[in-house]
Amino acid sequence: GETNEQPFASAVHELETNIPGTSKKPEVGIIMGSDSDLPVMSAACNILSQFGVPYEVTIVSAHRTPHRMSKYAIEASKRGIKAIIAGAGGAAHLPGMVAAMTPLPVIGVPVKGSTLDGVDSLHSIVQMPRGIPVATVAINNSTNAALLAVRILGAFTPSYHERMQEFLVKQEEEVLVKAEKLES
Ligand code: RP5
Repeated sequence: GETNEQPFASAVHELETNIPGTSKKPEVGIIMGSDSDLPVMSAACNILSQFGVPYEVTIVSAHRTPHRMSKYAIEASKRGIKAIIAGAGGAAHLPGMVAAMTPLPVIGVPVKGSTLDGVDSLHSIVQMPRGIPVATVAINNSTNAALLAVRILGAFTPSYHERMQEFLVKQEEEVLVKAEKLES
């Protein structure tokens, strides 16, 4: 409703004004079932920003806004979106339903709810029927969803491929430094 959308809108505005990746034509669409998913999903925004991948972020609910969901899924590819990250909790039908209506790769983020610890979301997203794949990441791990999106785009965008390679090298170095410190 109106009251829920306001904090989301300002949070998104803050993200959009602080993140350089969002000013260009978006290549990744980040959608989520509710504004309550934003604290989890913002990590995906940060990763895409870090990699310089232009993205868009909005609320699309499979249950509360089914018509908006169909429109989003049907039009995403025509708008230049190359991959969709969809976060949802509970009866998390958003990633699967979007995947049913677009040939684009869809990455699902199971968002942990308050009652069933996110296992409900995980099972809802991962247990897709044959024919409609959703790449499912760990519960609340929108970081990995974004990293996977970068890898998908990297298969045909050399600069993203190179940045992913650098990310892996840097990540390994950081762990080695910690290991050295611990050993000394
Ligand atoms: C899902 O239900 C959303 O993705 C969210 O994770 C969960 C709870 O939503 P609200 O409590 O914000 O309505 O649709």
